[in-house]
Amino acid sequence: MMKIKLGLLYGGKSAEHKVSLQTAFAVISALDHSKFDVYPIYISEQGEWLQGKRIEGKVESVAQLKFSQDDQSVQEIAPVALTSSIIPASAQQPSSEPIDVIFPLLHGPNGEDGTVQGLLELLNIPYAGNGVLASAAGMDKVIMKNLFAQAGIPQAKYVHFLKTEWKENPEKTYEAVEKELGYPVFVKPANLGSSVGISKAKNRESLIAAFEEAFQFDRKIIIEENIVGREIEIGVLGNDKVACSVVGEIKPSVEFYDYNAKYESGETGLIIPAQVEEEVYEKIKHYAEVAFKAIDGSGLTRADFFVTEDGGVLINEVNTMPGFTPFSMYPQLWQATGLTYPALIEKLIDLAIERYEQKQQIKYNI
Ligand code: G1L
Repeated sequence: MMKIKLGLLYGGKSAEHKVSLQTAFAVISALDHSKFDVYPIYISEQGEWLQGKRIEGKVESVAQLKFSQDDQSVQEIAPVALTSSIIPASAQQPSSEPIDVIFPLLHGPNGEDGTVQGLLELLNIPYAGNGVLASAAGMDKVIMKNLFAQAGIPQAKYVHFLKTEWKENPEKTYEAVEKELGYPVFVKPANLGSSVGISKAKNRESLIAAFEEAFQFDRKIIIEENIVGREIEIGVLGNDKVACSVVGEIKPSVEFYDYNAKYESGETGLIIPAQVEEEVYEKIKHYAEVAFKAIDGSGLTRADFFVTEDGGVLINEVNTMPGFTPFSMYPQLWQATGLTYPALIEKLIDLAIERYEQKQQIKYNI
């Protein structure tokens, strides 16, 4: 059997650089190396694309995946090289076969916002996870919530503003928030995957500070009604037909799940499976599938909900590139559903190829 040539794209000019490296290490460690050869492509903090030697077995540490230009076996490549013979040549292999499928492990702007997916579309290489449209829609909280509203999924009330509108008439924007939502509210940049620039405002004074903070990170912000409820998440896996995992719950340790709690401390408790009424589970599953379709998802999403005291189910957001180490919520949810981490990775690769082949069938002219 021919081994599948799996390209791993990781690192990147983003705050999640380290998370991406750790995830790449976990994926390589989990792969069945009798089925896959790994072609690592590390994007440095400076944005260089550094192609390392082909990996045919395990790697010893995360540090080994952090290439430098000075390494003998590493070479800087242009993204277009992904399709060409440059790949094996740099690994001193005589073959000139291009990569079969890419696993893009990149967070934030230029990773999960659809831009890398667009590059891979242009290069005509199959890749795991969501396509351009779903990635972009999932990255913009306002667009995503507008799609959910249109699909009839219950959610918290929200308003949004552009920096230009706010600068023109700040008073008017604050009044709109107070009229539509009251206090407290959450103020967030519209376009960020992580939790930077987010704050909770309890009055006009803190609302002003929250706007100033959020507008440092984006030209568009979203203000959301505060929901008191449990945070329940579910995994969705598939393309045109999807399956859902069991649900998990996040036990917050700080007032809200901030950047530090989420990424630094690593100490946020996950409860899997979460204890919810059968009826609540069925609603979550249904809305997770509707949300997947609403953003035109493929491969996977993690859908995040609030469950209120009276059993109400409100969608919060979907994540098109969820945390993906073996300890992250998404893989843990599937583990508890009966799909191991290595099996999950293989499933995502199969789904990538399935979607690619489906697209190849499409007629583009008449
Ligand atoms: F390729 C998949 F499976 F679609 C995929 C890609 C990326 C799953 C999960 C992720 N996650 C991430 O890239 C990250 C944002 C957690 C950084 Cl590692």
